[in-house]
Amino acid sequence: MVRVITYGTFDLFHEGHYRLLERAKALGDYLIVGVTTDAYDKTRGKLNVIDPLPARIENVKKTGFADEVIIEEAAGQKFNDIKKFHIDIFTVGSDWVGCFDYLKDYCQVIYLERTKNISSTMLREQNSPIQRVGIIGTGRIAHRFIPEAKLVSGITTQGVYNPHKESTERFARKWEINGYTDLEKFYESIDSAYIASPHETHYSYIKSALEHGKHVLCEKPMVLKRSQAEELFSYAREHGLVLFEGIKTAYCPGFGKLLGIACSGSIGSIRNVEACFTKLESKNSREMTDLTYGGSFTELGSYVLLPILKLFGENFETINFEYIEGENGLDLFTKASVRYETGMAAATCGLGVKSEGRLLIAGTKGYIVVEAPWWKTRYFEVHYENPEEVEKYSERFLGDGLRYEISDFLTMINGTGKSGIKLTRRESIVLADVMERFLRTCRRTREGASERSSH
Ligand code: C2G
Repeated sequence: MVRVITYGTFDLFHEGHYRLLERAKALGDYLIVGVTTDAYDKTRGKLNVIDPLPARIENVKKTGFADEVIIEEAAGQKFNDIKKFHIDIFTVGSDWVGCFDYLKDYCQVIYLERTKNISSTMLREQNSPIQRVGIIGTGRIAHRFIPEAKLVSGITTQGVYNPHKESTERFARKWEINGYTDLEKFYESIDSAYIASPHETHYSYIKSALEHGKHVLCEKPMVLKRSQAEELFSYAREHGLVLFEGIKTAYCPGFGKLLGIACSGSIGSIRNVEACFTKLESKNSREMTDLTYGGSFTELGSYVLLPILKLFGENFETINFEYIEGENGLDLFTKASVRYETGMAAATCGLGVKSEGRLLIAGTKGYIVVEAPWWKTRYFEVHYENPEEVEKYSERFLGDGLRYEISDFLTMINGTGKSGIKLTRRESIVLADVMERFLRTCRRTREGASERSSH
């Protein structure tokens, strides 16, 4: 008798789960299915699991493929189960390829091809809240999205779009998803879009995705003009669609804790905020060569402006930019000085100059300091006049941290989250406004160019 084992959360039970269990059963004579506990899912960083454990077990049993259901409570249990249940074959979906090779010393390990398409008809019939997301763009950040989205229950990455056939095919093959070079066909297969294309293409992709009735999560900077941000948000609102700007820091738990403490009054009234983020880039990268939209501020400005807007608000009095230009005229190191009625702030970023990436919040009673990478807030300290009085705080920041914004995006779509609580529409509009002012200062935009020629 061939004994097979597989594991999973099996939340919001769908076609992919059914087909996996069906094929797992066909591999042998007796199938054991391990269903993860909520506590284990939490420790392995899976967010947003909706169905309670008994319901998830029930759904597995209902398929009729499982001869026995057990619960999976901890990392390392698989190894013990294989010995305890005399397992011949361990199997799991191909989205885990390589991850369980360490079990090969004890049994056969088979990765079954993941199901690419979750059909909309089935989801509608079940009234299921699973979002089928499609990615626009195949760059670095798009690659990070998929493993992060996998750890958010209720979302399945269904496809990728890029007008360049070769990049699309390569990306789709790597992640076992559908590749599209036809935007209409891409939209037909999805419920929402994650936009990770070059900055200047965001506006038109967001607009077309919204016009096709899709919710949108767009990488920062969402757009580079205030009027575009206003137009897109009002279109989304009128059509009952969610539009989210993805600045991962805004959604991560540590940053939320930091804002809570900064605003609690423990450091008094906030008077100065300094945020710095630098990342040395290769001279040939898009960020260093795109003469219209590249440079340090369009790339990293959203991060360094975020704590300033969060702590001082959107109504600054003045903003001034200073920057050091590279040979091609792009800003290598930029400092935005922002003046408010009650304080001042500096947002510094660099792609060609390295500095200490620190966030410092100074108040009338004390200060908060967060060392790099403060944009992935894991640890911070609160200091007072007495140097011995130091409070230390820490928080989890899992993986690449995109899962937090993905999870919030989903809860907004499903109507279970509070509207824009982590990054408001107004804040996104102001961020676009600052980007627009910066590009005008550098005179890179058409208006800037014509202003320059008229001088
Ligand atoms: N699956 C699939 N196709 C999909 C989605 C999921 O084949 N479109 C497979 C997964 O690869 C996994 C099983 O269905 O084998 C259950 O998926 P999840 O509930 O998402 O569980 P997962 O997080 O993959 O847990 O210890 C837990 C295991 O490591 C797997």
